[in-house]
Amino acid sequence: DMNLTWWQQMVCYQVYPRSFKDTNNDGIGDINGIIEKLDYLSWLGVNAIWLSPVYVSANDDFGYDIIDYYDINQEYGTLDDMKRLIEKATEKNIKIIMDLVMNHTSDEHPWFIESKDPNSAYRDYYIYKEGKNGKVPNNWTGFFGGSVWQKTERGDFYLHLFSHKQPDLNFKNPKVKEEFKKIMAFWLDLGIAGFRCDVCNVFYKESLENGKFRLVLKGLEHYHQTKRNHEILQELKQAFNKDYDFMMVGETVMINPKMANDLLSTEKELDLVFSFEHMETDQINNKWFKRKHRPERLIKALMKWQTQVDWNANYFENHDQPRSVYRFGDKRYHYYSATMLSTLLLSLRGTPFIYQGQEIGMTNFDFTQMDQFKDTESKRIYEIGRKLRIPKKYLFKMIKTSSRDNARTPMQWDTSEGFSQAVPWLAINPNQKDINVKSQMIQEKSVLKYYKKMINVRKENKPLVEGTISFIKTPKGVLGFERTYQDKKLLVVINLTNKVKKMALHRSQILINNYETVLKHKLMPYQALIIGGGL
Ligand code: TEU
Ligand code: CA
Repeated sequence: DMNLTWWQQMVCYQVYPRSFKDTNNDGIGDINGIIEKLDYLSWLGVNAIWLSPVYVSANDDFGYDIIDYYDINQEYGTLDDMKRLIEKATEKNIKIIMDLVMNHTSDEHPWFIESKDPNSAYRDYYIYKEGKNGKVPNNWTGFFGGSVWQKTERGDFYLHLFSHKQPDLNFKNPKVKEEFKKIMAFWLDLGIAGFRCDVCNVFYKESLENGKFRLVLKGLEHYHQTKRNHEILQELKQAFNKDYDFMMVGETVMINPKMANDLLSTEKELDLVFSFEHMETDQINNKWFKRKHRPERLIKALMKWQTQVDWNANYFENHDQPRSVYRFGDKRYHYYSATMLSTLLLSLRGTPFIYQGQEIGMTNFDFTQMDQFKDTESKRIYEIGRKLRIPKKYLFKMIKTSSRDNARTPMQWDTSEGFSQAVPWLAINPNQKDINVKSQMIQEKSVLKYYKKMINVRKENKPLVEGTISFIKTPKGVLGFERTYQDKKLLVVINLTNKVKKMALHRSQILINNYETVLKHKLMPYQALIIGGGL
């Protein structure tokens, strides 16, 4: 049998610190708020936290634009608070995984400020290029839309795959890689257990020549998963592999199972990768151009990755994605949609990642105007859309549907000021009066209670963690698979549709089900079942 690593056995919870819990009433989440909620996370049953960036940041991209990798954004607290979080979490057997942002820094980082002088030793920390008679050096488009080239006062350009306040680092300069070895050593010495590597397969730009082909808003250019990109990741991982039992989970862009397996092939590069394919089944060629969610498309993508990649990082939400409950479920079936997704996430093969608020079925925010958005990506896309003459009404609807701010509204701890007694940095969802931790703790049946139970079912049943997976024949929109470990076999059957589905079902031991009744030959809308014992 597989002797699993700790990160294969963990149930990981992603905290977006700005929106988790505010303890000094400035309307902004902080590290002391996370410390305060460790008992809650312990009670829920998670044993690792992926912490989105808490470093000193210019807050253009709320932490993903870093000014100092060795210190904490004073809005979130101090380095001592961070050390205390690590200590308290460790006491509760909760590991801390930090966000490692290698592709770029903030344009307010000292390195970048120095690099503006062409003779500076930091000039080659970034990617500068002369334009062609004042025009941008190549046709690349960025992830936030528009050109990746920002003109400087000197008339040349620097590269930024994301916002212009996030200049890309130049990994052709070995000093940059050495800087990240120091950063990793610093945090590993403080006792963190791993890194979530931001956009980890695009940070090495082999050539700056024109792209092969370009999708709107996201060029599939030469910088995807270059050979040197692999080598650098391997070098960083191997630098610490012998001295630390740590893990690296890579956030990957524009990837397929083969590229994922390339990143996972040497055990000294990445341990896990987040893929996007299943999160792109309800869009056309990028997130802003949506198409209707079809359960069978989501099922197809999940089955593809489950059969072609041995150990996935499974997720349906994070700080970049709209909330999943109505995206992959149905507003008329809130409880069943949320608990169906819970069963799916926690019974697939691989490591499950739960995003803050997903465990209580938090929903998108009902934005009504552009000035409510704080996300740089949403603002940039609006600007670009207006330049392209996209009608305001249509443009607003695109952004309202897909804005990352949908996932960043404050955590709903109770009916009123659970997150903060001050006005939150981003408006809290008024439906917190119905959807919140406190009331779901008290209710006999709630999404939160279901998550806690399902996390425990996973822990108590080796097939769900260590078991192999094989898919069975099911009606359209129903996902069915067996998880087998030694002589134990569990059957998981999940109706991802809002229709009743006919399917012969054994009534043998039901381990968990998100409906009160199990119908012999029928699956109710969003009914999810785990059937144990003899099948
Ligand atoms: O996201 C990288 C990335 O691929 C996202 O830009 C994604 O494509 C988009 O948000 C959804 O379409 C990482 C971080 O998760 C994100 O929060 C940062 O803004 C980005 O990198 C830059 O650091
Ligand atoms: Ca605060």
